[in-house]
Amino acid sequence: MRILIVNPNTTASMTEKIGQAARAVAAPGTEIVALDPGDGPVSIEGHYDGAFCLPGLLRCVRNGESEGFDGFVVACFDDPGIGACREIATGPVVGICEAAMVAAALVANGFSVVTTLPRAIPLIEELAHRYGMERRLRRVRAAAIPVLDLEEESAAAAVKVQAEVLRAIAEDGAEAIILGCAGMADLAASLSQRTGVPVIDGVGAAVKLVEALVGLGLRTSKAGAYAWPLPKPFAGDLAEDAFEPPDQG
Ligand code: 5HY
Repeated sequence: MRILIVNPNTTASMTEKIGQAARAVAAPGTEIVALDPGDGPVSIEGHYDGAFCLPGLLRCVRNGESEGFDGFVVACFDDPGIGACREIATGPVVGICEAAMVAAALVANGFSVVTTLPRAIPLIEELAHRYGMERRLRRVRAAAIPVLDLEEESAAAAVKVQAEVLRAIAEDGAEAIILGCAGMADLAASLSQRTGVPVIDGVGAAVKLVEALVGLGLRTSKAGAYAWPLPKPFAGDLAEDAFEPPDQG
């Protein structure tokens, strides 16, 4: 099977890191393609960035659908545009936040999330509510680091993430920890080892969920909320983004 992973920000080093984390857990025979739109914010830190990453993200998924990918991963912890992506895809579309919360809820009674900046906390709390995970969520914490500090050579950001993870275990009663940024994908294994509790990377969780769904022969339902967009002209610079449903033949 072929899985397309889209990093909705435009930082190539993070796209590379996301691809490595995905290939590290992918089953033999699963081809992983990781890319970013090339247009849009270098990192997503809040609603405005989250809004402007969408056209690029949707173009990547649309191209991937026409290239016949079996499934898609949206590799940004704010799960931007998941509903819109599902409307234009036939294969499963999984966001790394939802994937990580589903995985955590299967291995622990309660979990905490450690993300980057404090402004991301209410966004993630909203997602937990949307996914019906608010009863399992102990707390969303921030390591107070900009997303792109995770791309720096120095380990300063990783040290801050670890410190917040240890605080979450000690103070929240968290039985599992979710790393709340795709840029933290390479920290999960060592943090799990050091802390002795499951530390979950959403990129890996999403890849395994897409593999499972495709393996079950499950595809995105076109019976309602994720039906193809209705064809209509788009005006101005976005005219090219007007959607033509595939020929149903
Ligand atoms: C992410 N931002 O996973 C989110 C994390 C965050 O560019 N990739 C980003 O802090 O919101």
